[in-house]
Amino acid sequence: MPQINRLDSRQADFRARLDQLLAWESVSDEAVFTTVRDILADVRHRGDAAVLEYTARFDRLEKTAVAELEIHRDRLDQALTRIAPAHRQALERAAERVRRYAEHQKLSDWQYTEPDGTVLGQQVSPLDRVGLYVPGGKAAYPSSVIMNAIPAKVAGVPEVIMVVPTPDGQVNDLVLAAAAVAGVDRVFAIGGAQAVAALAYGTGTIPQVDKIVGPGNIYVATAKRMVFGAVGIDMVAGPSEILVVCDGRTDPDWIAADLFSQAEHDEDAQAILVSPDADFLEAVAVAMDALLERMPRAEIIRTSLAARGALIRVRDLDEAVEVANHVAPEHLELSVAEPEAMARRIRHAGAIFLGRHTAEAVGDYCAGPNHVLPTSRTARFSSPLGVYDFQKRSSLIHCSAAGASDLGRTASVLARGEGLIAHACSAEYRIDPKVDDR
Ligand code: HSO
Ligand code: ZN
Repeated sequence: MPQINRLDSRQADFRARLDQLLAWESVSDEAVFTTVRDILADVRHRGDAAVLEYTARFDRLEKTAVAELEIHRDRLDQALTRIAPAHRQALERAAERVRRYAEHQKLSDWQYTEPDGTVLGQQVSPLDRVGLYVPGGKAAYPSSVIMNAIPAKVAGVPEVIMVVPTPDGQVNDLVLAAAAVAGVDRVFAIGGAQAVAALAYGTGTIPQVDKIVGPGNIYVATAKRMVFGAVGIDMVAGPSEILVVCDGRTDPDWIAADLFSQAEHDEDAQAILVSPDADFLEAVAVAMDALLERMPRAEIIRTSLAARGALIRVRDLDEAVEVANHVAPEHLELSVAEPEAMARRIRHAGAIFLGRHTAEAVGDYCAGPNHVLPTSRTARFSSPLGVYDFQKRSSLIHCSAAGASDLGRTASVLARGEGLIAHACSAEYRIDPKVDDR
């Protein structure tokens, strides 16, 4: 039987044990911080020359100009024809579905007119330029290229610039093909903190962007945190999580696989099953045991389950809802008879998967909603990545003469109260003395 934590809500120390399992501190390593700070400063000051040096040092890629690191459109299209047709079709289908869902998220302009003719509103604009970080090596997920790039393009961002490290010049065809399908505009074969710096500050060759999104290792995450302010960033994601609530009537094999699907991401991932049915919890444990043998990533799964996984027995499904809201998981599966009614009581979750037939894994690839979701309980206050993350709002104020006069009186009082006399004058000049005070 794989080792996994077992909790019961009847235990006096239940909440304390649960909180202990949930606790997650993203490592903030002093050495990493110093290294990243130096790389950022170096790229900021020396631009292309620094990018070339770091790429030679870390990726063993010797070039004489950063322009040689650009992967042009024809190479993306070649990748698209090189991959298996089934892969291409799946990427295209996923992209189409993610695009259709994203279309629903667009923010829109609105305005209304006050009785005095003053018009107030909101005007929405896309960001000008976005950088998308794609990790190299084992964490290079083509699905993440789609999930990050498509909402930006749907928002109307004219230029999406992707960076991806290619150690020893090794490129991942699926990642390049995904970039082509998602409509990425330019790709550079650079990575690490130097790529984040290049995007944040711009170099002779790499254009400066307004926001950087996408997952990365500890160096990339630290770099993103440090350039925040100069540019926008998306969330800094923690390890993947899944919480399954089950009434005990779903095939235990299905649930075991659902738990593994997030546990296999990495050793720090978290998979939790909550059920009022003690026999069912045991049946899932048995199913996990059998399934584990078939998993190429069994070691990662085993480590993650032992460290942060849990089988939680609750008194009833009401209590399961309470636990789910407390955990605020990235992914929440409601494998119960009446999932809609239960979903209405969920306040905190990145994505909710309703019913026995909805595997979280389809959400990772092709259901339509984004797979970039709030982790580590941040679903209490944040939302999935979406089109709105690539749009900004400007307020619109257009005073009529009557509105200027009327509002001028109120502004003047408040300005004098704050001791800001220029403000007061500016408002008062527009007051029409012939119009009565309110
Ligand atoms: N589950 C991950 C996304 C992903 N899964 C990519 C497979 N590939 C986000 O939590
Ligand atoms: Zn996943």
